[in-house]
Amino acid sequence: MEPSGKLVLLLCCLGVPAQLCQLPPANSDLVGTITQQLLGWMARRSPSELNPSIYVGLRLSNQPSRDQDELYLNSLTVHYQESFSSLAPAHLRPSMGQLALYLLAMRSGCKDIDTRKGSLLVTQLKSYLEEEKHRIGHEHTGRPATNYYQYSLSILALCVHDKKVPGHIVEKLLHAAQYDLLLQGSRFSVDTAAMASLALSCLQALGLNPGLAPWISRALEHVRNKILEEETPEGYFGNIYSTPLALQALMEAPSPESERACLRVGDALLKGLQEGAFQNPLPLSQLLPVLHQRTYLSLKQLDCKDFRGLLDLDPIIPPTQKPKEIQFWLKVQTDPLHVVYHQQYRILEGTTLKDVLDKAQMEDAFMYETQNTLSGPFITSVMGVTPGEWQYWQLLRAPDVPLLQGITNYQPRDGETILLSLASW
Ligand code: B12
Repeated sequence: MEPSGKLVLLLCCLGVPAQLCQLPPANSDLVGTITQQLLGWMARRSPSELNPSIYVGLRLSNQPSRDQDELYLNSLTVHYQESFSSLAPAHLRPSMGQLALYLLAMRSGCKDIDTRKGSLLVTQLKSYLEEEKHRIGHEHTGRPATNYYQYSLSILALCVHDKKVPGHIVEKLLHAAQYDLLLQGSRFSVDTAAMASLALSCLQALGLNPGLAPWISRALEHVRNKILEEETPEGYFGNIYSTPLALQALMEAPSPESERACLRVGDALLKGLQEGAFQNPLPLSQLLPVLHQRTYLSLKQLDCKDFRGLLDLDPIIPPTQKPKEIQFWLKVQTDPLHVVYHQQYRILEGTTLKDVLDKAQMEDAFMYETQNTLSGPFITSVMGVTPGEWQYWQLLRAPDVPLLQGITNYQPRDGETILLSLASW
């Protein structure tokens, strides 16, 4: 047996949880910079920009300062409690996953949810889960109206608050995990699997579903192996943006096999971070806890007195270079035989896809609409075409490479064609 294997065995026998998924240490300036980036996002407080995920990510690194914290948590609380009051229109209510994130934010801010208003929100989340369970159906032939990512996130939120999750709800997730239904389209979704794994690890630790314990262990092992199989040649689990959650999952469900993979992937992740790959606050908020060797489950033992606030850091001023002009093509197709828009654009390098789409909408025949989400604007219709059930407007680099960023973050490159294509998921 290798020495590391012996150590693990020894720690296990002593009842000490062995750290089998550790990352290479991150440069503290880098961590400071992304913390500042997230704090900047937290300063935006209009209801459409409130984002419980940012708050959770920051609290898991003992940020923000107590004053900023009170203000933000109050804004979140007002928004979520008003949205679920009997006077608010049902169609404007946050989704199941957003409510779950809000409950995680309450835990991050050490707020009691066993109040009358808090209990109503817990009941609401449970009833969302019940509805989703019915959609999946007795024979598991259906699927949730949201997705298994949000189903898992909701179980996780209840569990982190020590709320028992009914066995029949957990069983649906166990089935999906064991029979590889944690998909996005026909592909395995590392983000979804990681969220499912975190939820199951939490249930395992809480021990409130003893009848399901052997199933939970088996599903956890299965999902962990699937995540490990998704390691790419570049050194990510799935892609760079699913890697933070995958690492959180592996930290909570460790195995000797994950030890080296975590170090390899951690290296690649830090390199990507240094190169500026993380522009969107959502993946950044899932990454920050990992850099502090924490996960969403760490919320269970969060130190409620520790609000350090940010150390003074010198702002990083990126070098300025005069951007050059580039050209690219924007193409829209409802299927490969029906191209409904095709136009060349000359833009300055570094312009975001959203800026180009806005310009095209103002000056040309292009039309599109978006819906605001925690990840930013999600395209909901293009050229007047709204996707049907289980369809969406997919962003591709022609002919068939899916973009890893949405329209606010992606910057078209010289000579490429960006394709908006109606796709199923
Ligand atoms: C499920 C999912 C989808 C589903 C969403 C439909 C649905 N009803 O569930 C589908 C398959 C349609 C989808 C599409 C896309 N997705 Co997606 N998606 C996810 C996933 C796994 C969970 C989202 C979720 O439910 N969040 C929880 C709830 C509480 O938050 P929410 O804000 O209310 O959720 C909504 C948004 O997340 C939105 N959404 C989903 N994906 C994306 C991507 C972008 C850029 C935006 C702005 C919104 C958005 O759909 C959710 C449901 O309404 C996340 C994983 C993650 N780590 O977040 C990836 C994720 C957010 N998606 C991602 C990407 C890249 C995309 C696409 C751009 C892919 C593409 N090349 O076309 C498109 C978006 C195109 C568009 N029309 O604007 C990336 C974003 C990375 C980044 N840099 O920020 C993630 C992190 C996955 C990854 N690891 O690559 N996605």
